[in-house]
Amino acid sequence: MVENKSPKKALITGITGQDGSYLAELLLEKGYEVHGIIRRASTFNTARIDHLFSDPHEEGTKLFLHYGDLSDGSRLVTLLESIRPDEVYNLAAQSHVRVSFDEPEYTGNSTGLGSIRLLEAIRMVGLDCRYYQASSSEMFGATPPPQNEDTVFYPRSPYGAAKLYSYWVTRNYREGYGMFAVNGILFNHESPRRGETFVTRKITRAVARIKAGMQDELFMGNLDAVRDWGYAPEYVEAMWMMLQHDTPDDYVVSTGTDYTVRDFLQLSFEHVGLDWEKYVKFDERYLRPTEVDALVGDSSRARNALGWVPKVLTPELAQIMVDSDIKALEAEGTHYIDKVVKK
Ligand code: NAP
Ligand code: G4F
Repeated sequence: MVENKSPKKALITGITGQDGSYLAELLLEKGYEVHGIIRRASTFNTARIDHLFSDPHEEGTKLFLHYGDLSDGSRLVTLLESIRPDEVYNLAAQSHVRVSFDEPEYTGNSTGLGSIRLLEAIRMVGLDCRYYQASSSEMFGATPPPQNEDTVFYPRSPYGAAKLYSYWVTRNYREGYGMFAVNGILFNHESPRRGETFVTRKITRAVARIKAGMQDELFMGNLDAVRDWGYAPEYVEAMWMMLQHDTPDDYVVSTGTDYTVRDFLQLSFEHVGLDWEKYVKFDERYLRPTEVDALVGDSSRARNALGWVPKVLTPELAQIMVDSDIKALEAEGTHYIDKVVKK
């Protein structure tokens, strides 16, 4: 007899973000029914997932979006009750470290308390689901590299402190209530869908614009910071792998390589034959009250237990992002000619 198994259901918070969009793609490819929580905004905020939509009235639709917010606990309860997902990926957060110094209370509310609202909603509904928490290498803060799952945490920003709270409540719900709840401690990961104010994307967008003659200066902060930059589509695969493992655990996900912001500038400008030093200027507004000097991860546990191995490393990543930003500018130009000039 052929077994008629219904597809697994996943709920993603932060589905409109960089990682949420790649994770939704991955899960849809794997046959999941995917539900995403989006925030009501006065402008559309679904650009990263628009290509995944089909008409919601059509049969066979696999992607469903629901209004909600991590600050609204009762809404999380009603959503979980109606969707009853098998897997919950908590990716929503105020995710910008510099901004967390400007909006510390809001960051604590969404990036920290948001997680316990979701965990508590799962517990209240009595759902037997697997839970992924988007933890961050930013929690290691001032502790020098290499950092792994046993490294002492020393957050250096309201964002890092809020993520550390979420990390611990995830472990607490695992140990206290026997939930299958895991922390993915992900190091910086980037892509053409990276938010425009994070350092890599800020650089690659500027390179495309400078090459096109649309910009001639780029203002930056601390160029000495060391980061371990990986490729976002590979990192969301690690999230999924963590929830398929037999037992719940916490995992560092990183490439183990170290590059400075200055290196990333050089790699990106060189890719289009430009000398970065001619364009980059310093602006103290991009400095942080406390900086995280160096993050370089040791992801041996993820390699050994999950078989996860990073493929795209920083030099290739910079090229992928610059090429994509150049293409996007060219497409914008064509769009402009079509809409305005040819009218
Ligand atoms: P991102 O692009 O900034 O996306 C954040 C997502 O969270 C967006 O969908 C955003 O919605 C949503 N969001 C923000 N506040 C919310 C709230 N109060 N309620 C509901 N949704 C809310 O971040 P990302 O790079 O994809 O990262 C995903 C997660 O991993 C974040 O938690 C981040 O802190 C964490 N993380 C990221 C990295 C990295 O290098 N990318 C590394 C470690 C950990 P809108 O689109 O409406 O703003
Ligand atoms: O790209 P960034 O803003 O990323 P940051 O602070 O490392 O945080 C990212 O990675 C974390 C994982 O460790 C995530 F949890 C977090 O959500 C986020 O995705 O800055 C990287 C470095 C910093 O040292 C910063 O001081 O670049 C330095 N930097 C120098 N000039 C700059 C700039 N950063 C930004 N955003 N803009 C600048 O002009």
